[in-house]
This record gives sequence, structure tokens and C-alpha cells, in this order.
Amino acid sequence: LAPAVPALSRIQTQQDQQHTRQTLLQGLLAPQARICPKFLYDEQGCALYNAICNLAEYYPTRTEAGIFNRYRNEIARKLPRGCQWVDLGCGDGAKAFEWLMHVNATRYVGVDIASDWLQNTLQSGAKRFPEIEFIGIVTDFTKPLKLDRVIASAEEMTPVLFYPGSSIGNFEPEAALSLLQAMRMHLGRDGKLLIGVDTPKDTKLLEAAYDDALGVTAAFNRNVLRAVNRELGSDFDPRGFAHRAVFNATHSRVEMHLVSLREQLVHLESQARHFAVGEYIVTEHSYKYSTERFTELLSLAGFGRIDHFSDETGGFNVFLASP
Ligand code: AVJ
Repeated sequence: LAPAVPALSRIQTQQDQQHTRQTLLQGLLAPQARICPKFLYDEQGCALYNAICNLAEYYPTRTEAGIFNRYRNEIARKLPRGCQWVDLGCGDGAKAFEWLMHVNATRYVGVDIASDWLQNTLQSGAKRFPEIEFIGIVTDFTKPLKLDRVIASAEEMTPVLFYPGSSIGNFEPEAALSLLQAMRMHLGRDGKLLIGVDTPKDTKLLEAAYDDALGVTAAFNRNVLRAVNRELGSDFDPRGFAHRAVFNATHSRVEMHLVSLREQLVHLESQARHFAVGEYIVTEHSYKYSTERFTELLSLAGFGRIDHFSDETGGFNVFLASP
């Protein structure tokens, strides 16, 4: 029996695209230049990110997998049977696929901005789990409202929202709160949120995780300039910028920068941006939350029941939250 071809839909209107470009342009022209981290994940960027996850220095993926493996049964017992498993930022789906059998999932909903990857993920998932319905949605959820279109009604099928990898850390805290609130609203009575969150730790460890010896993260960061060139038709030269990762303890976040190595002028649509030597673009904030701070954020977002699971060193947390 051949598995059904998974349905893939895009919730990106022309207006969204316009707005995305406008925001990108605005960020690049601002006194402190910035690029939204979602542009890191074009096809090349996804491949580099997957390579990052296997680096010795990048502990989050490994540590989270350890927690999932260790507590799989305990967590699965607390999850609803026959759920729709909503995989937010699914990538290759590998993390989610480990769960589907344990919860008797009825439907898998893959959500990602990288459409090429999503199609492959759905196809391999449908092959591996022929009894589960696979659907995919190409979108980013920088706007919480988009979740409306992503999650089928909770009355119809109880949702498990799966948001691993500490991707929540890419949002500014206020935006993270609104996103968690939006998630909470979509859970109905019995839905659950399973989310991985990185913790603050020794600066050296944090900075090494975001500036590895092989330069994979540097390539990942500089690749964003190519994605921007494609989006805006601009003329960034990736060789003109150096990767830098710093832990900002005041804000409890790792910052990725692209530092201009020379004085240069970059053309952006009909405008141009001048960069002095040492001037930089912020490409990513990766917020780190202590157990207490993230528990507080979840309760502010309206979650009533919050469990968490950690590794021995407290280097990473997995939260299971219910309305
Ligand atoms: C995918 C957002 C969780 O912030 O650790 C990895 C992205 N950036 N190395 C992170 C990332 C640099 C990653 N997230």
C-alpha cells in the first residue's frame, strides 16, 4: 500500500511577503543593523544548522535528546493518546518521529519556513508511519496569530505542541510570552505543550557552542547574507563580514553578530547602507532561561500545570505544560 502524498500548504500571502521584505530592509537600515534569524534557514542554512547539531561544542541538541530518551515513557504517559502532533519548526522531523508511536498519534502537522525540507520530511514520515496522516504548513510563526491556521480545532483532535531545541530563545522575551499565550489558547482542555529550553551557564561553554572550532556556525551566520541578497537583490559580500558570538549576561542571551571587516557600501533595493570597519549586524539572539524564569513565563502565559525534566548538570530543560 503506497502512503498518501502528504498535503503541503503555504500560509504566506503576497502581503506577508511584502511585509517580510519591508521589515528586513528596515532592520538593515536601522542605526543598529539587524536581520531576523528566520533568514538563517534557507536550504543551505538548514544543512549547516544540522551540521551544527552534531558539533562537539553545540551541547543543546545532544543534551535535549538525552532528556527525551531518559524520560520518554514518563512524558508519554502524560500526553493525550490519538493526538495531532504539531511539530513547530520541524526540520527533518527526526526529534518528533521518536514520539509518534509512544502517543499513538493520529496526525502529524509539520510546520517550517524551509519548504524544500518540509516536503522531504513529510514524505519520509508518511513512509515510516503509514497509519498516521501527514500534513505540512510552510510558514513562520513570528506572528502568533498564524497558529490559528496551523492547529486544527482542539475539539476535533487534541493537540500536542512540540517545540524542541530552545528555538523559543530566538524570540525577544515579550514576543516569546505572546507566542506561549497563543499556544496556550490553542490547546483546548486536554492539549499539551512539550518545549525544550536552554539554560544560562558558563560564558566559555556558551560562546564555544556558538563559535565552534571548525567554523560551521561562522558559515551558518555568514550564509544569511546570501539569503538576504536573494530576498532583496542586495550585494552583500559574505567575505566582508566576520562571525562573532558573545554572551550578554545582562540579558541572558547569546548574540550572533556579523562584523564588517572593511569600510563598505551595500546596495539595498533603491537604497544603500554604509558599514564602517567594526560596525556589525545582529543576526540572532538566543535567550537562555533558568528553570525559575521559564516556569514564570509559562505561568504568565496562562499555563496551570508545569512539569520539567533536566539533565544531571541542569544544562537544559524540557517543560511539559498544560492549561
Ligand atoms: C535553532 C534557534 C535553537 O539558538 O541555539 C545554533 C540556532 N544559532 N547556532 C540556537 C543556532 C547558532 C539555535 N536555535
